[in-house]
Amino acid sequence: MARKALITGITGQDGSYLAELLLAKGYEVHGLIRRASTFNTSRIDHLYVDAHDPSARLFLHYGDLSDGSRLVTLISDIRPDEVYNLAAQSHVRVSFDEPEHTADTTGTGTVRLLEAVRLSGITTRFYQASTSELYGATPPPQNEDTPFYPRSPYGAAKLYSYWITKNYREAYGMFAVNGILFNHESPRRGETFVTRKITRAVAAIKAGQQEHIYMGNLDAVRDWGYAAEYVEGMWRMLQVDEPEDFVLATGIPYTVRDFLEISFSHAGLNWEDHVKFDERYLRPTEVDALIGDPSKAAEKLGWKTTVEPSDLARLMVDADIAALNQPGGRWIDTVDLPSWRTA
Ligand code: NDP
Ligand code: GDR
Repeated sequence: MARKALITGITGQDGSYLAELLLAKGYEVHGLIRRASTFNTSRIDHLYVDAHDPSARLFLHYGDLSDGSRLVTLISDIRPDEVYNLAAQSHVRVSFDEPEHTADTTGTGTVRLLEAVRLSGITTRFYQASTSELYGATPPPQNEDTPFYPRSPYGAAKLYSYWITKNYREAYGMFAVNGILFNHESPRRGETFVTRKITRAVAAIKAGQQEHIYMGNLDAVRDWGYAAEYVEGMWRMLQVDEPEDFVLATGIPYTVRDFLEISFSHAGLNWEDHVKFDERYLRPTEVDALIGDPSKAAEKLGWKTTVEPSDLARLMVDADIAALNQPGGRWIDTVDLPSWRTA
C-alpha cells in the first residue's frame, strides 16, 4: 500500500514542491486547502488528477488551521503516515499588522494539528515548519544549539510552535520534529517576499512595464536557498530512526542589496536607477542577519544545497522574464531538479 502524507499549506510555495516530491516517491498525498472566493491552487494545478480517475493520488480537503474539530475529523479519516505542517500566515511584515491572526494560525494552529494526531490515536510522523526567524536578534552563525530571540509576532508564534512540537515529542513519545529552515525561494515564491518582489520587478522593468520599485531595508543579511531542495530535507527528517530537529541552510550570506545587484545586472540593468525607498517596508523590529550552519543535516541526513544564492537570483529572474511572455503571465520553473535529489 502507498504511504499516505497530509500536507497543510499545500497551496503555498513549499507545499507545492513537497507534493511533487512525495508523488514522485509513490505517496498518496492529501492536502488541506482553504475555501476562497477564487481558486488559489495555481501552484498545484499541474499535479491534480480528477479524483474519479483511478490513477489519482492527490486529494484535496477543505479545512483551516483555525478549525480544530475539522482537523480531528480529517486526520482520523485519512490516517496519514506522515503529516507536514507547512500552513501559516508566513509574512513577517504582515504579522505586525495582524499579530492576533498570526498567533492563531502560525502558533495555535500547530497545537490543534498535534492534538488532532494525538486524539486520533494513530501512529504518524509529524514535521513542523520552523524557521530561522526564531533566532531573530541572536547573531550568526546559527545552528540547532543557538538560543532563540524572535523579533516579530510571526517569530513569536513560530517559537510556540517549535516548543509545542518538542513537547509532544517528549510528553507523548510522538515522532515530531522541527525543521529550522532558513529563507528559501523559487519562481513559486509569494510575490511580496523580497526576492520575488525584486525578480518580478526586474522582469517588468526590462519589459518597459514599470520604472521603479519601492523597497525597505537593503542592509538585511539573509541565507537564501532554493525551495525545491529544502523539501527533500523535510522528507529526510521523517525517514530517520530518531526524531530530531535540523537546520537547513546554505551557509552563504548575501544582503538584500547584493540580491538587487545580481538580479538587475543579470537583465542588463543598474539597480540604483530603479530602486526607491519606502519606509512602509521597514519592520518595527528587524532581523539583521541570518546565516545558517547546516552541518548537522549534512552529517545525519546527507542533505546539502547545490544552488547558491547568486544562481537562485538569476534563475528567478529568468523565470519571471519567461512568465511575462507566457499567456496569463504565469510563472514557470526553468531549472531541472539537482540530480542528487532525484537519485
Ligand atoms: P506560503 O506563504 O507560500 O504558504 C503558506 C500556506 O499556508 C498556503 O498554502 C496558505 O494557504 C496556508 N495557510 C495560511 N493560513 C492558513 C490557515 N489558517 N489554515 C490553513 N492553511 C493556511 O509559505 P511557504 O511555502 O514559503 O512556507 C511554508 C511554511 O514554512 C510556512 O509555515 C512558513 O512560515 C515556513 N517557513 C518558510 C520559509 C521560507 O523561506 N519560505 C523559511 C522557514 C519557514 P492559501 O494559499 O490559502 O493562502
Ligand atoms: P523574511 O523574508 O522576513 O526573512 O521571512 P522577506 O523576503 O519578507 O524579507 C527579507 C528581508 O528583506 C528586507 N526587505 C524587504 N522585505 C520585503 N518583503 N519587502 C521589501 O520591500 C523589502 N525591503 C527590504 C526585510 O526587511 C527582511 O530583512 C521569510 C518568510 O518566508 C518567513 O515565513 C520565513 O520564516 C523566513 O523567511 C525564514
